[in-house]
Amino acid sequence: MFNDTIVAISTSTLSAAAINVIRLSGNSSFDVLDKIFVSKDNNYEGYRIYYGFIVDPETNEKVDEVLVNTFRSPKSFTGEDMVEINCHGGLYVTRKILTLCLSCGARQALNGEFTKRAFLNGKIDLTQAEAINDLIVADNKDNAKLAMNSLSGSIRKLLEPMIDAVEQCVAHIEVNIDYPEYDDNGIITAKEVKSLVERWLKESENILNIAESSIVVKEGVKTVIVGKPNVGKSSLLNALLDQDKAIVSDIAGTTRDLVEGEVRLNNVTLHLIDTAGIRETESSIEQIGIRKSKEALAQAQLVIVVLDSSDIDDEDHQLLEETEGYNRIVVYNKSDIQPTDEGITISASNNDISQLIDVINEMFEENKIALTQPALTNERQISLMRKAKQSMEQSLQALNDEVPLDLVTEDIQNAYRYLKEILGEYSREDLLDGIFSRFCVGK
Ligand SMILES: Nc1nc2c(ncn2[C@@H]2O[C@H](COP(=O)(O)OP(=O)(O)OP(=O)(O)O)[C@@H](O)[C@H]2O)c(=O)[nH]1
Ligand SMILES: [Mg+2]
Repeated sequence: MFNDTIVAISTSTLSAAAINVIRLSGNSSFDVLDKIFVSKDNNYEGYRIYYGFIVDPETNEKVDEVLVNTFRSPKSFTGEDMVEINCHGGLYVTRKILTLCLSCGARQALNGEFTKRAFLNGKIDLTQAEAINDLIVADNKDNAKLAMNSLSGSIRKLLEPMIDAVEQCVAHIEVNIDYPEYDDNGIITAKEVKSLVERWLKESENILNIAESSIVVKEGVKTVIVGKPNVGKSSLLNALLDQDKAIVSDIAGTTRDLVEGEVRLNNVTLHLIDTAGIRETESSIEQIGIRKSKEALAQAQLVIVVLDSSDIDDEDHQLLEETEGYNRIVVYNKSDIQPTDEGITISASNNDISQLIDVINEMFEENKIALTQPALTNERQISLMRKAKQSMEQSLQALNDEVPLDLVTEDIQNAYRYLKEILGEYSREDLLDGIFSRFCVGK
């Protein structure tokens, strides 16, 4: 528990709204409230709503008519005494109430400090804390679902059986070593440990595979549109975005800068980048554009190679060769001029791109698995899971090399530590600051 009481406006302060919420958490929440709130009943219990007025204690002037929600420790979001003042949503009134709370003993909360307290007071684990922020920033159904799954504790449920098993295994080995005479549990053999480690390795692999899908669902896919000049790349970008974003013209070399946009398809979000047509050219500006195209290509997670089906030549073949190693879709554009049965045909300038959209949706369909199963949802969690897996691999190697069990446990203990760290049990203070500083104030 913390000694100071924090306060923040939890709703948006960008513009006036119907209602705003000012939130207090800490030992003196109710003392602060008492100084500025006049109500028929000031015997505040938890889980109640009190009607009354915020009054400036210096001037005795009424500031607003409000409803106050009360929560008593430990039954609150943060685990501390909490008060939520629902005031009218004018910016002046809201800020005035905040100021009154500050002058009556509360301190302005830092970003994410309410959630950090909830975590440090043991109300939620670190994956749930991260999920709160994910839910706040989620801008589509899938992201919200992913966040909601983690918020309801799915990652703990996913990891806990393995954490328990790893812990038991380590304990068993240690009891055998420290108290060889104490054999109620029997002696665990290297062979038994090996089969356990092999099972955890399989589970870890599975967890990491699903995590990759969840990252695709959450972050989207960096998609680069390439092709020689004039094939219709910018027309395709515009058709995908359903917006006139990039300049289209019949002059080869129209696009020089990268043009970006984002589109949400059924199964995936694409971060699209339209590039300068790749060709040999004397123009120094166009050369810069082409260099940018190639840089974008190098970072692409998906490449759409556009061909003009009425004009395919060596330049196209060269680009097809260059992009062979990529996760790539080749489309034949201008199918209205030159119909072809080959490959994926589109007519970008006529907004006829359904074949391409179907292929992309199919390509990412299995990523939806992350929405129906518990999944790790960010790089922090995934990199710890990878480290846990690495430690398991090292312990398996040691077992294969017939290293004695008392040494093998070191690797297994490392795996245990990494798994626990995903849930924030073992975390360091600076790591926490990094995570919570990305939150908004009042959360
Ligand atoms: N008939 C037909 N014309 C198209 C189609 N798509 C694009 N075009 C035309 O092809 C020309 C080039 O289109 P852009 O979209 O600017 O091509 P680009 O690949 O971005 O060209 P650069 O930026 O110069 O590399 C324009 O005149 C478009 O109207 C199509 O599906 N059918
Ligand atoms: Mg273009």
